[in-house]
Amino acid sequence: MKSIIVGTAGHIDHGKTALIRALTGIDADRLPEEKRRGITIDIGFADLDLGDVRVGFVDVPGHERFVKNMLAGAHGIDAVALVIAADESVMPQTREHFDICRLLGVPKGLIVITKRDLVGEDLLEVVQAETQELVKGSFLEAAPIIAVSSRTGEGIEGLKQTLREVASRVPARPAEFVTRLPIDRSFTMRGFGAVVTGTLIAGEIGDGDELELLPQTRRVRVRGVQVHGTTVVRAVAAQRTAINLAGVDAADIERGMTLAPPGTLRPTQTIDTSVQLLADAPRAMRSRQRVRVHIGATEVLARVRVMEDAEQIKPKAEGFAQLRFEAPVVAVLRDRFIIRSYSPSRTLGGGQVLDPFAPRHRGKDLPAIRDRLQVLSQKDRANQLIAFVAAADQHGLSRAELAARTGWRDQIIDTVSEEALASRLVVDAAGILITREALDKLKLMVIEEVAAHHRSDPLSRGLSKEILRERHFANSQSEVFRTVLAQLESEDKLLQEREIVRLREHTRDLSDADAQLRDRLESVYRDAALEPPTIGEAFSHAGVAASAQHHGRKILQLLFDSGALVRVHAEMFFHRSALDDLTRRVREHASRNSDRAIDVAAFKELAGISRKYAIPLLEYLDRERVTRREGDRRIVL
Ligand SMILES: Nc1nc2c(ncn2[C@@H]2O[C@H](COP(=O)(O)OP(=O)(O)OP(=O)(O)O)[C@@H](O)[C@H]2O)c(=O)[nH]1
Ligand SMILES: [Mg+2]
Repeated sequence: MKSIIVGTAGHIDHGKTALIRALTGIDADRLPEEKRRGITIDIGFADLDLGDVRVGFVDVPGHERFVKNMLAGAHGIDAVALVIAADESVMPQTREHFDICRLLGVPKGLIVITKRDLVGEDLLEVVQAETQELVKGSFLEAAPIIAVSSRTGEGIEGLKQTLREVASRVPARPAEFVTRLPIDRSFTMRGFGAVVTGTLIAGEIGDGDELELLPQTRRVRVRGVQVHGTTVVRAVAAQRTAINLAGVDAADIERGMTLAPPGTLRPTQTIDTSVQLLADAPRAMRSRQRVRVHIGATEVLARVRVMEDAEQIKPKAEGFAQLRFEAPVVAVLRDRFIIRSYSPSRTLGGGQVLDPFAPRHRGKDLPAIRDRLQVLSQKDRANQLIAFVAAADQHGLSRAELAARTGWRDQIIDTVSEEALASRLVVDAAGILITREALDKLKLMVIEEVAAHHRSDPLSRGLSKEILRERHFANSQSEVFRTVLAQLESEDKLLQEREIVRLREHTRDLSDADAQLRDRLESVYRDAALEPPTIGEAFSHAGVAASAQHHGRKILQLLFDSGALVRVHAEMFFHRSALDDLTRRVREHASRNSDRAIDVAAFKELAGISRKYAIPLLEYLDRERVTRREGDRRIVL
């Protein structure tokens, strides 16, 4: 059966709660104080089975002071029932609630003129005319207007029929978004533990599901799901949902927190938005202004930075603004929100989220940022994805990072990614999407860096990958780094050799003198065999002057690079031929013993060396897996 959520809206005392009771038999005012004062303070709930559709009602308070609570219920509704009392007609909160619904993008609605029993035909016509005037040009312009009396019951059956018609025109919630439940209540139920309620705005929640409580990113498990007071296996989008949670105390949960699948949505504190100011906002919205932002079921304070000329958005105008929240929130692309003034609280306007993870912008970047936000505010998803990837620049975006920005399910991200890749504006770097432009810049930079390294240090084999990564890829994900090197290599521009990269054409042109020095150093080590000299001794044997030690080390490095010399321990180097010979003798020795063992004494004798060399050499053989240490002897493998 189709489910829809209908929210009430309207001025205090206009009969919203009485209307819900006349329709459903349920009193949505549940707090003792509400019953005593005869007004609604916080949102209340009821439901109505209309045969082919189930309506979940969210009843909101009309009192000016409780607009904050009204907002916790008004997000995520499919249709509004704008309630106007026949004896009072349009009043301030009629307008404010109507504005809020407009700004939140509530798709459908109907208008109910209540207290029909209190007025005559003439007055009713006046109220109808004023109502039509109010909604002219809005989403409610063509909405049905029904006059009822909750006292006598007049019009209530007709209203049910109208609700059914409205429900049939409410589109099903798209299955494209990640599951999300903004929490509007939490309490402890004896014997059950923590229970939260909210309007499931997307996806499904089933018994046993693992979820994450945001913005804390705390894991919880679903221990039971109810919809309209009945236990169900799973709740689906557009249902009022109560969830019994394991792994958390109700006291740690507040209105405004969000439940989502683990690792999908992420908290943020700075977002770029487009904001529309109400025509009757008292003044323009300006940079540095402190405002209240209502998003999902939460209210959070924020500083505004207007990204338009003169840093202001005038009443009735629209513009881009960055919101810097004083606490983390959960928001994705196209989420709607309401902005109210800090004090006194009154509704200034509303807007939609464009970039949920925005950096602070420099003034000179604003024209480019506005262009990007313009793209995000339009509906083309491939272009939106490209805009997000462009904003991430050299960092690139993973699929998870895209989900946190858009709330799109994996399948949608895959389809949209393919479309974006086909545009050739973005490329896939081992699973990370990055713009071709950013990747090309990185590639060019790497070539320039490596070339510069070869110029400044012609004797070096190449540039260390680690240095390259630290200096130039600090802002890039590792996949991007790997892709840059791999692409340059496959384009024949770069060679990767273990821990270094070098240009393919780089050869170390040695002067004759250096080549001779290299050969002399090599002979010193070859001749020393298993009793190699210290560096100082090697240099003096090879005729390296004390003032040329630095140069000598570079030449020595060539011997390491070519594999002629091997570093066995700190500054103890052996010629490769001596080590190969030793390995052969050790193996021969082992083949003569049935247990394949050799102890230190036997090893010293075999190699004809002192302990000073024996221990480092044995450790080297262990590392090379020629031997394996076993107590104080070695087993030859
Ligand atoms: N005569 C008459 N009285 C009504 C009708 N509907 C509501 N009332 C009365 O109007 C008063 C206010 O009704 P509520 O339903 O509490 O109004 P509300 O819009 O929910 O008020 P808040 O939630 O505080 O904004 C109550 O005393 C109701 O009995 C109606 O159709 N006819
Ligand atoms: Mg009420």
